[in-house]
Amino acid sequence: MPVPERIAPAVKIARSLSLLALVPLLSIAACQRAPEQPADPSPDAKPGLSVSDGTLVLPAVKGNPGAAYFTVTNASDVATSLAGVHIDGAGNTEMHETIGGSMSPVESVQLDAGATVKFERGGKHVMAFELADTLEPGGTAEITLTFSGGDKLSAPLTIEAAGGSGSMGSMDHGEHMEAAH
Ligand SMILES: [Cu+2]
Repeated sequence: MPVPERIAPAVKIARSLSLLALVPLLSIAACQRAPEQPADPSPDAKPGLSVSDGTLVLPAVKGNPGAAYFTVTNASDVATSLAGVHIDGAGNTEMHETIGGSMSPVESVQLDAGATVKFERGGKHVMAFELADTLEPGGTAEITLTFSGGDKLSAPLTIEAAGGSGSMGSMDHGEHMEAAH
């Protein structure tokens, strides 16, 4: 049954109005969403990242590199990666990974959301070169981790003499380095 001509224009106007009404709603939605987007990360932001069990093992022979071990946890829901390491009192550092008895430099270490990664003897570790004489067993040295995106996180490393707990790993490591040199 055809719509009476008197009513048809009113229906058209109503449809136009409903379309127009959607436009401001969409605009509002867009405006409200904008502030939720992540702001520029500040250089020292620590979004759920933490470091524990930090240890710096001094070399048995002065002048050789030491090795740093720690556990890093990404408790956030965003994946990141560890891009660099600095240790106060070390002239230079490198991230290494030991696989099948031989170790190679690692550019970055992936940290998935919720992941915990251990740097430990026989696995991932940080080599610390050109160690200052001020680093002594029983003391502490600050390690600063730099993550992709520029976030930084610092934590203390407990300094141990070579041949302390886990001396096997330290010895293996030292022998490997001497072979490398
Ligand atoms: Cu190494």
